Amino acid sequence: MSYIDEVLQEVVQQNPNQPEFHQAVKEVLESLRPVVEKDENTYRQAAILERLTMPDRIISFRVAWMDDNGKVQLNNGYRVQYNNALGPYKGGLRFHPSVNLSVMKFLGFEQIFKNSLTGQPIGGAKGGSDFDPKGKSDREVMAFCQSYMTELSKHIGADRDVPAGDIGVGAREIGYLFGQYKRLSGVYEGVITGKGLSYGGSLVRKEATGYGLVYLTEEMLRSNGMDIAGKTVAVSGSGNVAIYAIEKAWQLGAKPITCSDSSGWIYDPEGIDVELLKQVKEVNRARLTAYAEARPSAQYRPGRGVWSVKCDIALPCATQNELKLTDAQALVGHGCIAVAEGANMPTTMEATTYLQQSGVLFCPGKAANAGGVATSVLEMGQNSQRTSWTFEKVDRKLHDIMVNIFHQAEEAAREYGVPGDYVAGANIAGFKRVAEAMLAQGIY
Ligand code: NDP
Ligand code: 2IT
Repeated sequence: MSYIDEVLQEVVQQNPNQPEFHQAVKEVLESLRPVVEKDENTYRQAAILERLTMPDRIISFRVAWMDDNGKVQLNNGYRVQYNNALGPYKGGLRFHPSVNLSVMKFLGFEQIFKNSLTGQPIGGAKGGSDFDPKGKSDREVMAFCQSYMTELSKHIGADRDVPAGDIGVGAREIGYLFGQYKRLSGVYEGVITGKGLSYGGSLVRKEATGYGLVYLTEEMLRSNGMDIAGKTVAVSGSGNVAIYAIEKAWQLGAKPITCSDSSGWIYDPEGIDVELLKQVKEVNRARLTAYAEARPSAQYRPGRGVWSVKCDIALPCATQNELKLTDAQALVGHGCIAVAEGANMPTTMEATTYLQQSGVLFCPGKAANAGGVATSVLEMGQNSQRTSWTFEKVDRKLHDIMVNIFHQAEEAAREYGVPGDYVAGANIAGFKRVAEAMLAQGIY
């Protein structure tokens, strides 16, 4: 049996009931065949794939906090420190009821390759909790964040592990988490990114994932002889990534026509009103029904359905496995030319294969959504230098990083005989840098 097949089998056997984790590992390892098979002995001897798929450590803990009725509530807290061959552990925190070890491990594993692709000195990690910030008061969210950080603070630090936001963790949560870290450690350091601008945050970090996604999409189209201007764009989600993808799509002359949340979705043939969307989601923390009530051109439908709309470009920006085979078939049927993943692993394996075989340009999340973490590293740099850069300077760096990531994936795909397969290209380019650093650093 080939080394890759052996490791795949072991991962499934040793990590039962972790379907998201299996999916992420399978997608990466399958596409590494041309690299690994070239030098199978070296990788096998050094157990590189076993070490890459097994996290350095998994921190799992109880988070107790008191709700507004004086009742003590419990949640599961996690931090998966996956691999630090390239630099301190880096990756977001997700607060959502669906969080479990499978989700944490898939996200942490993906983060290794994403962070490597940025070319910056960061390892991969992910953390979070099954706590649901939705419907909680600010005080309850603060109580939870303080309790979660009380445990997490023992394991992080500006040169050790630097968390950030993800689903359910935005500016409010980052503020409470940072405040508690500072209180416990007595150290004012860049231990978390996505901070508010008044206390060490970077301009453009809030916008970075969405903007970066659209910069990369623009470059992918350009490289294939097309232009983003004039294209219609279907976006899913209405959180941090979706909002700023919609904003940048408008700025580059495209027309975003959909968005969604976990209750329903919006089709707005006149294009999504991004200022209204920000008001509804960022300020009022309301549902999309409030957007539809305020916008006569918008149609609200409950449930899912974003991918049934005719569009040129699809940007899934909500959550994992939200774009399924039937959605891919609908997109292809309507003439969609490109899909780029703003979320992590939003497209199922079957849907990805179908899109690629149908000639749709497809860019995986670990390349397309890397602008968030890349700008987090720019925030870390500014914190270390005790300085802050202008919006234009950070935005230019973000743009250049995204263009570079696309060309790395494109080049690696070409070099290894699968031109246009940006999934394989991103995995190969990300893997090569990590594997080289691991081999150089000896057995650990
Ligand atoms: P937010 O919490 O800001 O927004 C998440 C959005 O997705 C909301 O509209 C939410 O709807 C929707 N959503 C979440 N879970 C589900 C679900 N199970 N079913 C349907 N809709 C759902 O998160 P972000 O925008 O930060 O993250 C979105 C995606 O982007 C995630 O996959 C994340 O890992 C990825 N990502 C984020 C980065 C960042 O910098 N923030 C960087 C790179 C990737 P509702 O409000 O109803 O729950
Ligand atoms: O999935 C991701 O890349 C993030 N949630 C951002 C991580 C970060 O450290 O900025």
